[in-house]
Amino acid sequence: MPEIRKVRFLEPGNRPYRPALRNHFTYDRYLRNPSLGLTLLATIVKRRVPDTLFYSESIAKIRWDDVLDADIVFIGMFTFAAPRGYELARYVKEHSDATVVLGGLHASLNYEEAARQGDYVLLGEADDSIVDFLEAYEHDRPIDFSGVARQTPDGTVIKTAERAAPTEIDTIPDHSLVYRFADMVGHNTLWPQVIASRGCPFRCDYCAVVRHWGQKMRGRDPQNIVEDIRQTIAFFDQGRLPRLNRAMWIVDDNIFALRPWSKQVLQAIIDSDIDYRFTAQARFEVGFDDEILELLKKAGFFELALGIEFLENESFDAYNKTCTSEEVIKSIRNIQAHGINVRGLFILGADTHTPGVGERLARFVIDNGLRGMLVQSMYFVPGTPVWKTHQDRLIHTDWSKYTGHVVHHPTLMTPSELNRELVHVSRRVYSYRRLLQSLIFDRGLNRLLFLGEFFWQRSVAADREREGRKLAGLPAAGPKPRHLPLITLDPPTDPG
Ligand code: B12
Ligand code: SF4
Repeated sequence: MPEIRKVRFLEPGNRPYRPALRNHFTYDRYLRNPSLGLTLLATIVKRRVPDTLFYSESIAKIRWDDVLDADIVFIGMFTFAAPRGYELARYVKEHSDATVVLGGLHASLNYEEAARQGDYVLLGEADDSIVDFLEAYEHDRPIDFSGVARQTPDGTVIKTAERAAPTEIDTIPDHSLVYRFADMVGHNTLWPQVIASRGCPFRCDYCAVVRHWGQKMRGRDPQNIVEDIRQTIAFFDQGRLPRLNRAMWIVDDNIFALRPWSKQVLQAIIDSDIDYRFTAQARFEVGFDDEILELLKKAGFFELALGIEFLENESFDAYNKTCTSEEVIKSIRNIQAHGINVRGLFILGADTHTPGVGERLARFVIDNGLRGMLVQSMYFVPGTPVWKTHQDRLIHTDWSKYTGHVVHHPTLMTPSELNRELVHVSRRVYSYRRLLQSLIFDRGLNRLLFLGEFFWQRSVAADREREGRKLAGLPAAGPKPRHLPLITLDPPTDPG
């Protein structure tokens, strides 16, 4: 019976960690938060295999001497990190006898691609399938339970039966299992993160999340969430210097969709001794719910990040985003009236967008007093409806560039024009003038966040300008879809 002595988890970084002074003020270049999903799975595995550790290329380099003698190596990936994830998988397979198991959103939605790079893919949420995997491995049984994909010797990819989502989701992630995380918590650019629920009842056409997590919402036990928050804060408080950024990101996609449960969670935070600031993602509906807004304020929520996405009703309709621009504006006003900041999450590059959309968005953000924004180009991941409708309009499928860069031929603009709009909105909202205003008039966390985001947005805009040069001369798709060939980008970098 094969004993499992050692398990290692790897999180690929599409730009692997590099020590740099700027990591203290620019997030998301050579420093990002390590995956909560992999930390959670490592916590579950550690109960059975004491020698379990997780390397995240978001905060550290991988120590290969420690990885290559593991029995099992688990690699998780979102779309933007898939090419690096496949590189790591091939490297482990070439240099060790470890069984390589892939998983996460991208590997699940693209199992035909992922199964060719490792021994197995565990599909969807793996909180319980990972335990089935360890058991089957230990007892030398075939890995044929539900929720698995693999490549057969003749090269075809097979998938076992659909697996129901796990019901036990109360595991509190043990952050000390992430290699060097404790040493990195002095970086105020890393955010304490907790996930409280899974799923979203909506079905926006561009959203990969709901295809991965499903529409049925599942909430954790409120007391268990409070305990997770407490432990996560304690983990981040162990740095040598006190943290300036004392704010936590509750990373759920739609935490307010289970209203009675959301109220219980907020009440549990209020009743606890936790004194911290929080931010969470939300849809506009929460802005009409005065009771929830009051609870949010009492619980310490300083901000809501609204998935606004577009400015125009025709775009909401085109992508099945059930909302109107009038509702969004009313919602923003009411959230702000409760003393809570609004951050806007936006998409440019809808089929309805025309040149000038960047300036319109900048005006919207500034005129409505949004405290921050994240703008991405339209995103296309296999498994989503927009992928089906836009497959023949992609410029390339180099997943490492699917980080909000322009990756398609928009209908009414050229790719290069769209890129200019993205750069314009970043530079307008995060201008030197607005930085100065923030430094003079903002206080505390608001000032710190604007400063951090200023550097981050400037670095994203500079990246986009560099990428934009490759888009020169590419045409708009035009209102009548036609087939446009994919182009080849520079070859990927070496692993190691
Ligand atoms: C927190 C977060 C971040 C954090 C941390 C990300 C991280 N390291 O995990 C930060 C801020 C760094 C981040 C950045 C970005 N993000 Co983000 N982020 C999220 C968010 C909101 C939550 C992630 C999370 O913690 N989920 C909870 C955990 C429990 O879920 P999980 O990781 O998926 O793990 C479960 C399963 O997937 C599975 N699993 C996971 N890994 C593995 C591995 C194995 C081997 C197995 C078997 C199973 C398995 O089991 C786990 C437990 O059930 C998600 C939305 C979402 N719902 O996932 C977006 C999301 C991941 N982000 C996204 C994007 C686009 C980005 C950015 C590109 C944004 C931008 N424009 O800058 C950047 C990219 C950064 C970079 N260059 O690397 C997209 C990715 C889409 C895609 N198709 O991959 C998502 C899905 C949001 C969205 N609405 O589309 N993000
Ligand atoms: S509301 Fe948000 S999480 Fe839900 S389907 Fe739409 S984009 Fe995805």
